[in-house]
Amino acid sequence: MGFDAIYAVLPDHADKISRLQYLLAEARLPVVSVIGKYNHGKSSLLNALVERDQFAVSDARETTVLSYFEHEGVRWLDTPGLDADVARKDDREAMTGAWQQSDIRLFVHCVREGEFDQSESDMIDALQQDAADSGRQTLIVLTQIEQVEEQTLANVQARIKQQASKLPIIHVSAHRYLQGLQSGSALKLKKSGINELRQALQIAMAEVLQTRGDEVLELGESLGSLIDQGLSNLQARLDHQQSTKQSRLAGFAEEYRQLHSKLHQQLNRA
Ligand SMILES: Nc1nc2c(ncn2[C@@H]2O[C@H](COP(=O)(O)OP(=O)(O)O)[C@@H](O)[C@H]2O)c(=O)[nH]1
Ligand SMILES: [Mg+2]
Repeated sequence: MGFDAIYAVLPDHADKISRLQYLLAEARLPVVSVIGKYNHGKSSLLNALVERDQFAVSDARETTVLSYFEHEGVRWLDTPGLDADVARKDDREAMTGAWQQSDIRLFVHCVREGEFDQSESDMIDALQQDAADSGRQTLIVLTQIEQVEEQTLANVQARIKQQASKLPIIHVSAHRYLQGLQSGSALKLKKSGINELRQALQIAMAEVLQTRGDEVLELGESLGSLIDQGLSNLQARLDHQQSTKQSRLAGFAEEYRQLHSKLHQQLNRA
């Protein structure tokens, strides 16, 4: 059975099917993507991690499609973000693509904004659920920390911990890191938190191959039983249609017989 046929039998499970198709297609580097609202610092964070101006940074909405950069064994993936306009086809495709391709997500939230809003909480719920289902990990990254007092950072962090109890939280400043690189300031580099994030990513990355293998088995099994169920539902519908058709035909035949014998009687009487 080809993938087109699987999509046709299970139209409600396109996400799972495309993830399986993606995993089976070819061997790929671990994919680390950023997710979060515009302007929270996703592209800047990736630039700090790859130590170059690779991804477009702006105060306006800059990233509208997925953009990739392969660097030191990782495929980094920048996304338009959570406030993507789902009515727009390219936004929708970008969000689905990122969901399908990511092995590890960095959920980026600017600490100046305080706690998560509703759209972020909804996404966090979905990511925590996905971690349980597929084993794919999400790290919460509080960004732009050099812009707030330490006490504010601690308060926001405590609140976010309540909102996303199952995910690790790391706090960083991409600007501080880039300034540290330019000025050669070891203190700035240290206080940027980027190295802590790198360490957490290393640990998560070491599990990617195992997680992908488990995911293929799990998706194969769950889609397999959904296909069996889908096919037997289809068979039941066909059987039902067939028997409705037959009883209708039997009805016609009976009516015809009655009409025929009535005509006969009338002819005989005449
Ligand atoms: N002060 C400060 N500003 C930042 C930091 N990271 C990003 N920004 C600024 O926040 C704005 C949005 O950044 P960008 O990376 O494009 O956010 P994105 O829309 O989430 O990708 C830009 O003006 C960045 O210069 C940071 O660590 N500190
Ligand atoms: Mg961006």
